[in-house]
Amino acid sequence: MPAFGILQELESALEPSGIRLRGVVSFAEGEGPSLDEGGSALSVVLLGNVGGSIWPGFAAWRRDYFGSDPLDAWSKAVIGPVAERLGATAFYPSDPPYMPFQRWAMRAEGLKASPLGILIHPRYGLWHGYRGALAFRDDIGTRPSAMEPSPCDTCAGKPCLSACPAGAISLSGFAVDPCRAHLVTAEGQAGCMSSGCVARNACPVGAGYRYPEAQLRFHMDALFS
Ligand code: B12
Repeated sequence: MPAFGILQELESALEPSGIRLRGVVSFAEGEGPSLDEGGSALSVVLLGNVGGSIWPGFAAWRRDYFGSDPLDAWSKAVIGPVAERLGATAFYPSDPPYMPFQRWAMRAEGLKASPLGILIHPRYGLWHGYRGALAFRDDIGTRPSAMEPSPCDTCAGKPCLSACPAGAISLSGFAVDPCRAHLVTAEGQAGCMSSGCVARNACPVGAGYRYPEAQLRFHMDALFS
């Protein structure tokens, strides 16, 4: 397939799943990740969810899945065949060795980290994530992206910093141990575990993209276990 058609092909193949194109990173020769076929990639396409875009497709698929790590398994079931058809090497965010998804997203869309550690998007806020990346030997071109300033830079109140009931979030980063210790308490079970991370919920950016309740609980269960 001509390189310029790959992004359109990917977009329409993944559309029914709710997985969206989340930017393209271009690499210099030898700089990109290694390909299955040998050599290194010149282009990596990031794939992920915006808001609850993947939840209906994933939830329906999950009814017949009884194995572990269902979201990772679903991502591979959806993205794997598309990668094969396009001759791309697929990477997944939870597979070690961890690939630098966040660094790639910073390059692709100009995103910056929020005090929570996760990247904030000018439109989707904290309500987005990555489900995979496809690496190509060819330069497949890019799409214009907004590259807007980070909303955190102009957020005067920074409610995420004061909202965390475990004090796990500060300007120096996210501390997972106090977070996990809080999640097992009655307050943690009734708060973050049942309606999502209180600090993430406190962010005013992209509130319309907040995940559905079932998705919020799913991600908290994953962090808890
Ligand atoms: C390990 C990991 C964790 C560990 C963090 C351990 C640590 N202190 O680093 C734990 C289990 C705590 C964690 C938690 C969460 N994570 Co996490 N995590 C990862 C994972 C699998 C690997 C990170 C890594 O080592 N990358 C390797 C280096 C080389 O990549 P890099 O891009 O160059 O490095 C960046 C990160 O390391 C980041 N970073 C540094 N410290 C921390 C701390 C935290 C909490 C996070 C999230 C990132 C982060 O800064 C680097 C530069 O940008 C990534 C997926 C991935 N492959 O990146 C997801 C990932 C970063 N996590 C993600 C998410 C959403 C979460 C949770 C919100 C999940 C939840 N259950 O709700 C929580 C965050 C809790 C909170 N603060 O609200 C998303 C972030 C999406 C985004 N919008 O940016 C990712 C990309 C997974 C995905 N599928 O999209 N995570």
